[in-house]
Amino acid sequence: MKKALITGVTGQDGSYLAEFLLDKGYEVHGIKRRASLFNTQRIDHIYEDPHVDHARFKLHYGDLSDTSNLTRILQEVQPDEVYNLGAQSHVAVSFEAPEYTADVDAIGTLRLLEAIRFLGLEKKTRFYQASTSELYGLVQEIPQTETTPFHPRSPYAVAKMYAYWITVNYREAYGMYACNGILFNHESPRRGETFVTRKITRGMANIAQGLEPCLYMGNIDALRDWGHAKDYVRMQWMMLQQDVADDFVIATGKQYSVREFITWSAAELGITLRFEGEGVDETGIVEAVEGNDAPAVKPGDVIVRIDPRYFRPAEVETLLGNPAKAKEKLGWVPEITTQEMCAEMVAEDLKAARRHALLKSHGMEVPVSLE
Ligand code: NDP
Ligand code: GDR
Repeated sequence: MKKALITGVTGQDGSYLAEFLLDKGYEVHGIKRRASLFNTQRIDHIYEDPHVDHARFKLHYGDLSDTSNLTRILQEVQPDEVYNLGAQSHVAVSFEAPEYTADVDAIGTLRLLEAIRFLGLEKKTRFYQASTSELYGLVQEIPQTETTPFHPRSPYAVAKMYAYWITVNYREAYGMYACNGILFNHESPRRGETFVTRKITRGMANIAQGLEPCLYMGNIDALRDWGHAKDYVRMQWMMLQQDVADDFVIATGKQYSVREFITWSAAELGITLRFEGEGVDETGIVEAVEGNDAPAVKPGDVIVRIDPRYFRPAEVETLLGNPAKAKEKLGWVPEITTQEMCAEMVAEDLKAARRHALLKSHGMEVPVSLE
């Protein structure tokens, strides 16, 4: 039975990847951080009681900032495959915590690679690094491919650039099977609530149920190439099954604006939009607000307000990937469209908003942040 070790197993991708590898018959080990509250909501459904014989999903406490901890876990597990998905993954937050982001996202990757080498696992253990389209930043070429030059625009992207090159370096220097998946944005109902797509689908569902008055957004003209996390974790595994390690762009090849994503989400809920605030083009304003799933929204209400607080010190305005190499060499193509993914996210967030609204209608107050 193959063994995989996943850092960031409690995150969006980690949870889908753990499910995927368990389905493939792997023994899956995940590293989770100590937190003062339970932080395993995304993986609770696949949790196996460690007291039961033959449990194939095992969790270890750990942190990418702790070399001895990582080395001990690697020594204990002796994995065939390591998926380094753990990271401080929020671009805006990285401007506020740049040093922590560098420690975890850049040096954390080095710690793992060095531990693999130190333990003499470099010929056994294959390594996947969660690289990112943020490396392209101020884009030099449209669409972006594996050969497009990098110009990172945030402490997060700069840290991930170190991680990218140290992964290439360990491959070249020590012959390790180590590769970078340069993944463009990918989302799902499990996406963290403060990333833009989830903030929109959750916010719109809450507005439709009368739980929130409006949505405060940053740069809604940013353009992104959004895929579904389920499609992208499949590709992470495929990248480790080749004869020769290589780096791949993973993207849909289609680009939309944040504004369009807002419009789709609103349409799913029958809300007609009205934008208001700094930098919003007047043509984006729609006066009428109606829809039978939007009881709290009255004609004339403003649904989307622009709050400069969400602007970034340096923005990545446009990203569009060309996944031709992944298609040609691995036969990978995304199966879920951006619009289908948006509809799925809205439907899941609407269920949660309805549960919340029901509790509220029975006199029970639940903070929106807890739903
Ligand atoms: P999430 O933010 O959902 O998950 C990040 C995971 O990393 C969580 O499990 C988190 O733990 C863990 N983590 C954070 N800090 C540490 C630390 N110091 N030590 C160990 N683990 C830590 O991210 P995604 O699942 O969306 O992304 C997975 C990876 O892919 C990340 O590296 C991200 O940067 C990268 N990426 C993501 C893209 C996307 O669009 N989703 C695109 C390109 C790259 P906890 O749950 O406790 O917070
Ligand atoms: P990104 O994702 O920065 O691309 O990084 P995010 O969803 O945070 O932002 C996408 C774009 O939307 C704009 N935006 C807002 N973003 C947030 N979070 N909140 C807002 O209110 C808002 N309004 C507008 C942003 O300015 C940006 O242009 C994600 C992460 O998953 C990274 O870990 C990963 O590496 C990249 O995707 C690829």
